[in-house]
Amino acid sequence: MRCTMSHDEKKENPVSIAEEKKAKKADLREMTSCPSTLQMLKKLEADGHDSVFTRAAEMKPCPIGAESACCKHCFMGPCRLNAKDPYARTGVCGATIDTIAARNFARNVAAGGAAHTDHGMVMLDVFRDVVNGKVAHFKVQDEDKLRNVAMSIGIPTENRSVKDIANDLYSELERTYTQVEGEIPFAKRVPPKTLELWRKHGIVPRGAMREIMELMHRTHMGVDQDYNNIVRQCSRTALADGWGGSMVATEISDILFGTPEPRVAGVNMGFLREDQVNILIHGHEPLLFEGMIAASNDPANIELAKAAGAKGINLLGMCCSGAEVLGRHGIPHAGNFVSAEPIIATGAVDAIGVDVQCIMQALPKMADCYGTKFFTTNPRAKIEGATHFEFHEREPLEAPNKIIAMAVERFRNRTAKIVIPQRQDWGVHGFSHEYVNYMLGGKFRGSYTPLNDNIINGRIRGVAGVVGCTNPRVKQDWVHVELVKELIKHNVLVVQTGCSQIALAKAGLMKPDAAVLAGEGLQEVCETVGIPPVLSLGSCVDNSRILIACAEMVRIGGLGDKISDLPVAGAAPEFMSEKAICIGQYFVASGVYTIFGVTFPTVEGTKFHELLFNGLEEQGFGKWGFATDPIEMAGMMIDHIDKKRAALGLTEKRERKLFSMEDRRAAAE
Ligand code: NFS
Ligand code: SF4
Repeated sequence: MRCTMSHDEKKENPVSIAEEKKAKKADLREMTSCPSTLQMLKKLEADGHDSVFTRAAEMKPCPIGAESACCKHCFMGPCRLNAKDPYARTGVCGATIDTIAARNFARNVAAGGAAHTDHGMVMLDVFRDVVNGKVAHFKVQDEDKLRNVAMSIGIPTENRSVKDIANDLYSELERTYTQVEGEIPFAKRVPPKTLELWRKHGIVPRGAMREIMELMHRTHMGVDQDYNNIVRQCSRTALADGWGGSMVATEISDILFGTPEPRVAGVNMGFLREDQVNILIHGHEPLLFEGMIAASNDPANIELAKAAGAKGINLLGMCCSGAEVLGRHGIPHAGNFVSAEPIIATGAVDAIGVDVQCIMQALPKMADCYGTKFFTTNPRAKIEGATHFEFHEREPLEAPNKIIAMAVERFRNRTAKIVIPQRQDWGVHGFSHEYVNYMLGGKFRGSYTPLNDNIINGRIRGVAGVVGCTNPRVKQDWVHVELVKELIKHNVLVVQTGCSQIALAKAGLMKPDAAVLAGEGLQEVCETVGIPPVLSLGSCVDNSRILIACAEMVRIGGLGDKISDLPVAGAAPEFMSEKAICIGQYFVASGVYTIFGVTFPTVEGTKFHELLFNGLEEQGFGKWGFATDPIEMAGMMIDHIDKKRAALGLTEKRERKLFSMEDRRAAAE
């Protein structure tokens, strides 16, 4: 298309291609604090390939878009406002900066929530088919969890068969998506006072389909033009994710594939094996990975690999697919989101299978450069140029068998030079909220009482959830690691999910001996219980485990009667996805102070920004925060935790006997 921009507009336009091309290439060492990724970035550079890092350095983000001061919701526009003087003009239709930014934010929430809830719904579909005997390969593996989840939403379990309970659970949980009125089933797990606040504001979710549809409707041109009202529906939709779709995804995955328990598992590229057929699974839903695990244990496939001269088949995870099986099965994890291209650059990956979400379109091309076979498997996510082997849960070995055959073929004909960074980082992974119960309270009287007690007596100052993506706009892993170190130093117990937990695992903080980096009180607790100061909880949908943990802390008592009373805070310091925005909003709506880094899609000083960063807290919810510096971010979280402690009257360190091993054993008897 011909450029019709005036000279003045060109000057004003921040993303002129000429300017981009002139953008200085950043130093590779400034792009990542992960040594393996750095080694591979150097290799990529030497091999003449770009990556998400170099593309980010070359393409400056549009500052108007970064502050969400533009709208393309109709074709009278696109309209862009002046972010420096945001009230100076409106869109063609008269939309203000507050309406425009709130609608953009709402669209992020809708897309992010849709991703998680669709994932959850797929898990529920499989659960139904398993219960009805239509999927023979998978079965209910954790009957205790099935009963507990059923009981938590009022389904009778006593003297009932697994099949009957499971059928009732299915019909009940289907409402998480489809019900047109009333409250989603897991609203029953929300602390009563928090639920009361949601009811007062009319934000208890109905089915996710309804909430997402309504949010999309309201953000269409000419519908909801009151940022307060838009944010209310953002909360309702986001809650349908956190306490709905994501929670269903977590609970059903645990029921079908087993609830994670702490186990020693490895993270980093050093788990690629030159002498084995290496297969990387990347994406989100655990189904493909479970199928791959079964197929790679099939003696016929192992034989196939051996016949090609390999010692065996080596499966590795990436991103959240990897996080699902790291704690659940101890499968090694190769790296987080921005490491995908560097991992391919090792030349050691024979095949990559992907399903949905966070799969960069650059990957198949990069795979091609290094002779790696690349396969999409989900009908929702095909990539131009990639081979598609569709995964069907009724025949869950079919696509995995094909992937293995192609991977073996590539192993046999390997031509790429193989360079594997030799780092292997071992740590403890798989802390489900059930296990937190058990580890602190003993098997038969499992409870959060000891955690609450240790918070009350001040040994643990509070709890922080540090979660989310890595983003090439900042130095990979650095903010996550420095933030978490600062938090534990100040006796804040850290729980983690997603790509963030992989950053900390690579930094060695998921080992129990990392407790030496913690403040005295937290160190004492970690040493007594035998846990690291940073707990790895799973994938991004497993942020729902953090919600349940918060609800449990409220239920046990002594820390207020709402989630917003708890001395807790959350952060996604290197976020990049719309899912992260939705997660942030459901934590805020649940009552948690949640800080994001990198950038935040608002113009400071606008009414919409003020509502997210202060107004919501005044209404009794949590609130948003923003910081890019990890120490500043930690300071904001700690100040908030201290504010909550003060409100609970916990200003002084109160002594209370810490549970010793003997006490715990006695409690378990
Ligand atoms: Ni979460 Fe998982 Fe990683 Fe971010 Fe992407 S993999 S759902 S979105 S990048 S943490
Ligand atoms: Fe512009 Fe209004 Fe259309 Fe948005 S909805 S593009 S602000 S005219």
